[in-house]
Amino acid sequence: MSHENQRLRRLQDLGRIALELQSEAIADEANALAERAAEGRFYVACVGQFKRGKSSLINALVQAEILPTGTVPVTSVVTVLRHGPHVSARLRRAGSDWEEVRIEDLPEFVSEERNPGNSKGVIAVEVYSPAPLLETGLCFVDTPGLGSVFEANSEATRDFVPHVDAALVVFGADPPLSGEEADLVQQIARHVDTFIFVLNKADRVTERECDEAADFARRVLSQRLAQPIDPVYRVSALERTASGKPTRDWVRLEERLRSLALGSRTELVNGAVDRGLRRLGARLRNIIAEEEAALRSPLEETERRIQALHRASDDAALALWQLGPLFDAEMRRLGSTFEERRKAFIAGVLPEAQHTLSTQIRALPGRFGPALRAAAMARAKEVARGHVLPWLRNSEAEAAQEYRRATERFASIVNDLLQRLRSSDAWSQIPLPEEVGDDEALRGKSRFLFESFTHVESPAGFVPMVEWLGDVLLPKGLTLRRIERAASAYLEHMVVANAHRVENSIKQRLQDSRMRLESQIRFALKEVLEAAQRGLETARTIRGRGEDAVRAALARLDGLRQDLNRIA
Ligand SMILES: Nc1nc2c(ncn2[C@@H]2O[C@H](COP(=O)(O)OP(=O)(O)O)[C@@H](O)[C@H]2O)c(=O)[nH]1
Ligand SMILES: [Mg+2]
Repeated sequence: MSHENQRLRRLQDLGRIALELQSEAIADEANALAERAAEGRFYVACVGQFKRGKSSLINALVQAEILPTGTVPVTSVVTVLRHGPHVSARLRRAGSDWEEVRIEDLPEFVSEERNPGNSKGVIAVEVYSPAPLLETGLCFVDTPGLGSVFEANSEATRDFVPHVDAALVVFGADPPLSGEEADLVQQIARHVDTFIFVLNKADRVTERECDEAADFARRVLSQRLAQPIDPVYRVSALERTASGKPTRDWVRLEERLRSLALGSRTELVNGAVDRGLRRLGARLRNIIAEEEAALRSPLEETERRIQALHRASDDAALALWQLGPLFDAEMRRLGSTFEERRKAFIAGVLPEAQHTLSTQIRALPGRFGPALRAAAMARAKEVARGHVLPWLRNSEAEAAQEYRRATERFASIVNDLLQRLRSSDAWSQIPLPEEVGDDEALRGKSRFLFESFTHVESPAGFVPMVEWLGDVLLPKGLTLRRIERAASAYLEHMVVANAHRVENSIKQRLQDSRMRLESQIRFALKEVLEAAQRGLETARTIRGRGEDAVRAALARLDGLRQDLNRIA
């Protein structure tokens, strides 16, 4: 029997054991995995910050406008794009079966505007397309935003993580790769070995800026992953769709994806099956252990243990809830620290920057009307960049320090909680995180990277008709003043927007750490309680049938464990 067939057999056996243990959820997972392995499907998750063009890129790769773009996505819904005879879509809501939906109606379910806070309870969306690229077994996973899958707090998204086989990381040139994006890649590397890096929206910058951004990303990423990384593919999803022709690195990107399908498909699928066998096997072992314990020890003891578990669980829920206000206070404190810094920076730098800009605009040689306006706006951007970048770079160390301070306080509260939980008997066997703080992000080890300057859409690109007419028709002195005012406002806008970034990045990162931590604890809790409860119920029934029944049940459980040890 080939290795692949052996794997499939193991999955089927595992599914059978799960059914014998009355765990239909695990059996379903094993079957789904077996089906995927038999069809040779593998999942490439498209990850990156919002608005980097992830959905547009996937659409361009399958040459159809299938996935909604340009909307704020619902952060808890991932969309899988897989091969099918024709374009269609289906979705599943919590507690119900798959239902067909029209492609046009997808935004109703996956965009935050139309489905705020996922009030429609969507847990999975699948879209089918006949695109040749997908015939290879490749499936795309369109994720909503930065780390939404890998740091997700919603169970449905979290459950998806073990299924991901490779990551297509999408970032941009303006701004270039950020510290948060580098963190995300580092985080994903715990689950995934295969990365493809794409710099999208290459059309928005000059070739030189694009190369610089790609080199910079490679440097940062290879440092973070502690290994050399593949080339970065510089593409434009927009160009690909608009022109109908591949431009820049597009052909190479497609080749890479195809070679992934040809060269690594088996390996990726096998890896997914092995991960699944380990993961599901461990869960089944827990169930067996709980059932055995419930059969061996007096029922009252098990009941007491479950009560203690419930108390511990309430305790944990309460403690997590109490973390809320502490956390909010921390956020407020951070907010005011950085607000002061920001105000001081703006007050210090803006008058000087505006003066520099005025001087430069007045010195612009021989330009008039709209050309002058465009040149003035370009200068405003340069002046803002020149003043903001050094400040942003200085902010990196400070941001890291503030973040570390906040997370240390936060971690010490959580560690107290963990210690308290572990000291209660009920929790002694629960796989709680050892101690928070060994987490890269929480330890504050991860760096902030503000090397880039956030570009704010320049009003020079699109000048309202009246303004344009004014620039053309008004006397030169008047035009100059109007243009100076506009350029100065633009400069201020960029300085302020960039100054806000520091504070927002830190807050965002704290929020992520908190959610990750909470979901870890909640997940551990839920699994253990469920297994204990089920063990107790089974034990009750079997004990009612007498000693012999108990002995037979123990022997059966032992047999199942041995079967399990053979396959997973
Ligand atoms: N100029 C340019 N715009 C793009 C490109 N790709 C996507 N966009 C635009 O960027 C916005 C966000 O794209 P979307 O695919 O929704 O980003 P996502 O949030 O990462 O999935 C949309 O308005 C797209 O039209 C590109 O290559 N060039
Ligand atoms: Mg999207």
